[in-house]
Amino acid sequence: YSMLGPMDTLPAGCFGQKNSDTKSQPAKLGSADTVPTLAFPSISTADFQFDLEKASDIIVEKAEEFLPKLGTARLVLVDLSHGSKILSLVKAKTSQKNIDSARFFTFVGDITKLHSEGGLHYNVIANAANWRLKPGGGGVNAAIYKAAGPDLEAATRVRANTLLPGKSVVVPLPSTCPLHKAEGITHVIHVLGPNMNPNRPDYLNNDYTKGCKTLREAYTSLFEGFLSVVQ
Ligand code: AR6
Repeated sequence: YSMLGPMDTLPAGCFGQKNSDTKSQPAKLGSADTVPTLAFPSISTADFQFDLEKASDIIVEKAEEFLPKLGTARLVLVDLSHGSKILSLVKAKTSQKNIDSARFFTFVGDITKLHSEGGLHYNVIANAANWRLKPGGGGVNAAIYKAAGPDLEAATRVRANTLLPGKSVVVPLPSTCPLHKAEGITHVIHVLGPNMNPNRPDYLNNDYTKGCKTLREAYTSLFEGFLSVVQ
């Protein structure tokens, strides 16, 4: 896959005045290198089989709710491919709203390599975890534990052994951790989303009333966790 920066992944027109109009330039162009940034995957929409339309509504709703509380900090929804349906849906729905596209945007890449391979500054990542907070299992969980090495499991154990659906736990990474050293990631926030996959624990059997409630709680908990890191 190839990497594209935020400008390339936003709806056309968001950064239309890049070189032409100095009056409309953002005040601090360099601040993107230091501003607290959470990169997060779409919780529950792959292995946990949650409906993409419903998930995209909830992501946009929760980002809109939390951006005003986050100062200058940024929220970045990440997925692996340019064909990502969830990124397209969120981009389209965000463009319909009055949301600052420099503070909430989508980005294509491996969440464990966004700085080294994508040139994105970020310092916190979310993990779509399992209830045991264990490595492996595929998806973004396997990728994050693999890239972080054993440090992540040890640091996680200090904080929690299990997670309930809709909850999250903030885990500081030691400076020795490869993700910290190579990417500048200081915290991983594990999030357990609602599960619509009959072969996984806590299967909701297509109950989207419960599922949407739990996914909202999951993003609330994630963004509150990020807020606690930023403050
Ligand atoms: N970088 C960025 N995004 C990714 C990456 C990556 N390396 N890998 C996957 N995604 P999933 P879930 C995207 O299945 O549905 C695990 O086994 C992916 O395309 O990881 O919440 C856990 O142990 C999708 O958009 O999480 C749990 O048991 C998003 O990340 C279970 O899966 C989430 O996909 C959780 O399932």
